[in-house]
Amino acid sequence: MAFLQSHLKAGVATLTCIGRLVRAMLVYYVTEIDSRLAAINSSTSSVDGDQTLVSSNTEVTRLLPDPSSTSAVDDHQTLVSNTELTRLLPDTCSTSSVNGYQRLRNNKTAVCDEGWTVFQQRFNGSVDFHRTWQEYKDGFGNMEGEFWLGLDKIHELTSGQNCMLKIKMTGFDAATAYAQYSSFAIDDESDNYRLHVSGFSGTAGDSLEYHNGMQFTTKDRDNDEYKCVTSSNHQNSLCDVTTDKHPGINCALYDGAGGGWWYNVCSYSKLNAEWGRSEGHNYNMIWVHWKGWSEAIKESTMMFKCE
Ligand SMILES: [Ca+2]
Repeated sequence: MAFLQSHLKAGVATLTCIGRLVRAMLVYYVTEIDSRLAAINSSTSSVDGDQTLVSSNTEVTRLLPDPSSTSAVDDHQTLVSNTELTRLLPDTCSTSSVNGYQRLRNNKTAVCDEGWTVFQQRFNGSVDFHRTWQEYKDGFGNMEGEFWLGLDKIHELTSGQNCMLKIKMTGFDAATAYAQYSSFAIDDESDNYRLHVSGFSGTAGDSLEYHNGMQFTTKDRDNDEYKCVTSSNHQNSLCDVTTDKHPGINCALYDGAGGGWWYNVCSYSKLNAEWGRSEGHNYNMIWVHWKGWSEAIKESTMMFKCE
């Protein structure tokens, strides 16, 4: 009897030991699987669902595992090269879901807004827009703040395509409005970036129609229609009414620092004018059909989308 009891105890002890071992192994594997899944989920993968789109190669590269040690994946980890990442970037804003600064496939950058390419952005007056012809041609400012993309780039990115224009505005009273045009193009420098715009829709009223067909004017290059032949300009000391050759008053210098624009005689809109609350009639950023001549626009975003 004692012999049997002894063997039974030994058998139970053995089974208990095996059970503990199996349990320990299971705990180990479950923990390992959990940690691997966590590592994979927090690193790079093709995620269905909450994929965060990262805007720069630097940021994407930073997220990749170190090739030598930190990957939780033993076999199928793909280390993605910068070239491959660049290939995955969008061609233009129209295929980007990013709102804001976006690196493009061609290694250039853009500021996107719901699929539109932003070419003018103002909201706090931190950048001076009373610039020269060359500066409006090349672009200026900070793409993560206030900026003008540049007339050459606007022409290059829109020419030969069917493009739309959208302008979003906010007043100093926080009211918002927009103007959209189903057709938008500007000529190249040989025709002084002449504006072609039509097909208005929106809530701000059409203060750009008056500027359709106009060439671009800056403080140092007067291509506006306010010429000496304009009757009210005959008294201006710049004009010689016998020849009418002089360009007369420069609209970019008329009623304050107007900034570059497609002035006529002179403007129903000028969104590149001096930023600030209105300092008088036609002085700051205006969009006459929405806020009149004397109430300034606080924020503007001008953008195009092409197909
Ligand atoms: Ca003029």
